[in-house]
Amino acid sequence: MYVINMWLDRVSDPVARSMWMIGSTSFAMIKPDAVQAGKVGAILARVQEAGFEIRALRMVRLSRVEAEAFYAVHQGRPFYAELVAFMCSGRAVAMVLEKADAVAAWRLAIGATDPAEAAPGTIRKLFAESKGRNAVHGSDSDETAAREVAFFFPERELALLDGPVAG
Ligand code: IDP
Ligand code: MG
Repeated sequence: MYVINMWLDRVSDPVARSMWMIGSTSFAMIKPDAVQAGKVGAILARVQEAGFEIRALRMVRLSRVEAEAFYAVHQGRPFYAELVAFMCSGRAVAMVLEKADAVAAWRLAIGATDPAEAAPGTIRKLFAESKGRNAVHGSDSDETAAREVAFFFPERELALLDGPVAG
């Protein structure tokens, strides 16, 4: 019992938990095109079939300012305005996924940015409409994953999801 309590304390401690997640965590999003097309269930089924554990999940509607901040790294690129408009055009599903080597594994599962270049069987090949409206997002590094998880999920909420039952 003492050991179990120590473990629960550890995973519900925000700092310990965020360190514990590095390397095995990716942020993922089902983008507005796929939500609008009614593909949330089919995409979540593939997430789980591919062996990812869904640690956290939330339906979100990004404001323009949030979409600009989330994709700030692409500011100045020719597709930035279109990307921001698209990402706040409707609801999206934000997720924290867990698996060994999660960032690489999730990018493998979603396929190339442009569905025309995505490998057969990948989520973008199956569900994306175009390079811009490409169904899903995936983090590109462990550092980005940590930033993107924090953008959508407060540490306290992540801890509560896995911690002991609240009184
Ligand atoms: P990624 O999502 O595969 O990591 P990034 O290059 O990081 O691709 O681009 C972020 C998002 O911006 C893409 O998923 C896509 O929605 C959009 N995007 C990227 N390149 C283009 C483009 O050439 N035209 C339109 N949209 C684009
Ligand atoms: Mg990217």
